[in-house]
Amino acid sequence: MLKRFDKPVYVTRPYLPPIEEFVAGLKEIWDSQWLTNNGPVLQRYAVQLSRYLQTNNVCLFNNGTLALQLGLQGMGISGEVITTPFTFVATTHALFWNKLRPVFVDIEPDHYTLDPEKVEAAITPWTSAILAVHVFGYPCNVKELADIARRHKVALIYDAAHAFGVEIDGRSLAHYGDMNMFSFHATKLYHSIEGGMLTFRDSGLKQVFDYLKNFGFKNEVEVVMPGTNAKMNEMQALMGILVLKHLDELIEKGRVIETVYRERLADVPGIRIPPSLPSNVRYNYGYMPVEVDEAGFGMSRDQLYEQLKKLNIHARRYFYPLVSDFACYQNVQTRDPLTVARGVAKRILTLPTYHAISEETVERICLYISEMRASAGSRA
Ligand code: T4K
Repeated sequence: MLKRFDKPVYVTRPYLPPIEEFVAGLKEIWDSQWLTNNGPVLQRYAVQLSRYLQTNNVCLFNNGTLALQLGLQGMGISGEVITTPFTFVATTHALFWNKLRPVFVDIEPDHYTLDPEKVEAAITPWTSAILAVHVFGYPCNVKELADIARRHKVALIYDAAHAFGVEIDGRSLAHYGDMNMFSFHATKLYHSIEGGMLTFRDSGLKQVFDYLKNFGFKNEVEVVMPGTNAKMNEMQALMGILVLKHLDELIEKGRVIETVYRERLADVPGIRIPPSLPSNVRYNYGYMPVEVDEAGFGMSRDQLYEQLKKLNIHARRYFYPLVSDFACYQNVQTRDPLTVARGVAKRILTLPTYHAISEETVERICLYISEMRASAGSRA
């Protein structure tokens, strides 16, 4: 009989800085009586992010969804956009709100990012952009996608919601593509409670994004475009500043946890862990996806998910169902059968990983998974 965890073990938990640091920051906000609308803390935060990422082309938003939606609008993307069905639904919603047609193409089996060959095959005269996702923070094939985008003269946009802190050859993913969106939602390794950020190649876009997130106001009496309200407030910016100081520790902790999962699950039949990333990639360890192969494991992914839940372990099926299978996108025509994505969505399970999870807890989760495999196998 496997012993249920006394307290729920969630797929993630936000890192919270020492409360005294947040209170000290709040005092400053109280004194200034400035709560939002490009306040002093937000401005300081933007400077820190620019320094950290080594680019001035940074714009902050109240969440990642609106950042992406307004980013696409500001770039003037039109017509068809090639994208992945294996993502959080907000990626596709951002297209929908811009009246763009998503063209779903398949992903690669190792790290679940868009398959460049499929992307190129899907380009038509109506294609204006590729919207790729560094899903789970695993970098897309940035080289091949850049090459395709350049040859076909289409924009290359990354939903980097999961990828803050990820680098290739020592360079943040903020520098790839024409535009990148990062989410700073509480469930992300790095967060500002809620929040989003765009980084972009063309410095001229900064002004456009600033207008779009603030109703289109140029000054008190001029509105130059129909913008909306997508501003980050001072409390969010404060949290972002405080968590940024701890980013390296969070990444290191994630690395240790991933090592335990890799070692303990390596020999469990029917569990597949994505291969380690090449040595020139610095990963952020924000997610711990595995695939459950029903034939090899002796029970389906959904059965394992339910069994874990009974033990108070709240793994998640990110990203199932595929976005293209949700009722609101089911009628989007796609020529690609999405074979790989369909298989992965059926098998994927993201296991708990976060700064405060203990190695003992992770070892116990792995032990439970191996024991379930052993008893499922012996029943088979
Ligand atoms: N593009 C991609 C690829 C994305 O993944 C996302 C968001 C976006 C775009 C849009 O970015 P944002 O607009 O969100 O900035 C979560 C998040 O809400 C969402 O941000 C995230 N992706 C998505 C993958 O996951 P849920 O519905 O799974 O979250 P929820 O509330 O079930 O939380 C998961 C677990 O986290 C809970 O079981 C416990 C823990 N938790 C959560 C919160 C909110 C805490 O311990 N404390 C908390 O405050 O969507």
